Amino acid sequence: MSCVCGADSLEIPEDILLSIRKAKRVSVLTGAGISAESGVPTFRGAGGIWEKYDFRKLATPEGFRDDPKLAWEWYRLRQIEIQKAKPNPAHETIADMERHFEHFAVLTQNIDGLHKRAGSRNIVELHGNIWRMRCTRDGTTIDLDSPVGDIPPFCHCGSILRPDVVWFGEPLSNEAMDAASKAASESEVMFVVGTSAVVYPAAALPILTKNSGGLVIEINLEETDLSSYADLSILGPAGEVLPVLWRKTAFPERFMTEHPIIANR
Ligand code: BV8
Repeated sequence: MSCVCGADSLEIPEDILLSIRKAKRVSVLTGAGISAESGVPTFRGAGGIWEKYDFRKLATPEGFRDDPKLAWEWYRLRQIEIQKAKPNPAHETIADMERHFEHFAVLTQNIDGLHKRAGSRNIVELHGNIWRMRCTRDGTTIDLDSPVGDIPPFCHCGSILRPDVVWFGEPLSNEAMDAASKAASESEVMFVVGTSAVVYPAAALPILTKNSGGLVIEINLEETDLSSYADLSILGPAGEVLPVLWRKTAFPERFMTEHPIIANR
């Protein structure tokens, strides 16, 4: 079921509202779209990164092996953009939701660290983190608090350092996959926010929720392969839709007073 709607005309079916309210285990899968309103470019869709850059050169182990300097220049460019970005109301709402539910997990494909900066705690970074580097020889990790300086950076052991992210053709860490699969299969409700749902295995996580009898609620700017599969697909910007959805769900009385027109119906 889907609705093409902005935040102000958001109608959530009563049965779905009730299911969210009584849920004890909830997760949210996020993609690049949730950070778009923070000014962080997405990969696909209008103006996406992959329209301008060749992912084979920048987001594969082969590309890094052939030209680590080029790959690092791209990651440093993204670090500079992400450093300027701030969590938006969608990130903040997810952090608020975590405080409300007994069990809550943020399963993110994003490497920008914005969920943690918004206050989320139980975060599974499926594709790593742009503020961490990894030694290509022994896997030692080094945290960064600002964009990388020399390119390419070298480990004290003399080996080259790479971004500690998951590239195409690389497996996700067992730890991340185990945690994400457990959370997805145990979720009574999974929100899927700002992902084109084309990159696997992350895109398979909502299917785990559905197959375990959970509800899947999608919030995205445009339809995706998941939209027809979701119990509810809401088309609109996450930074506007998610806060309204959450107010309607968790604080219906407050929502009604905040929207007297609706309250006086
Ligand atoms: C794996 C790096 C197996 C970090 C990324 C051939 C060989 C090997 C593997 C494959 C293959 N063919 C297919 C595969 C599998 C492959 C895959 O799925 N490919 C796809 C493209 C078909 N997957 C992999 O390779 C994965 N590994 O399978 O390993 C294996 C097992 C054992 C041993 C060896 C190998 C690894 C996948 C991870 C790749 N890394 N990035 C980085 O630099 O960021 S992928 C990249 O895409 C990012 O991580 C990103 O998060 C991810 C998914 O994209 P989205 O987050 O969904 O972003 P996107 O731009 O696509 O969509 C944004 C959406 O938001 C849009 O719909 C837009 O409309 C919407 N939106 C925009 N604004 C808003 C909004 N919505 C709401 N509000 C808004 N304001």
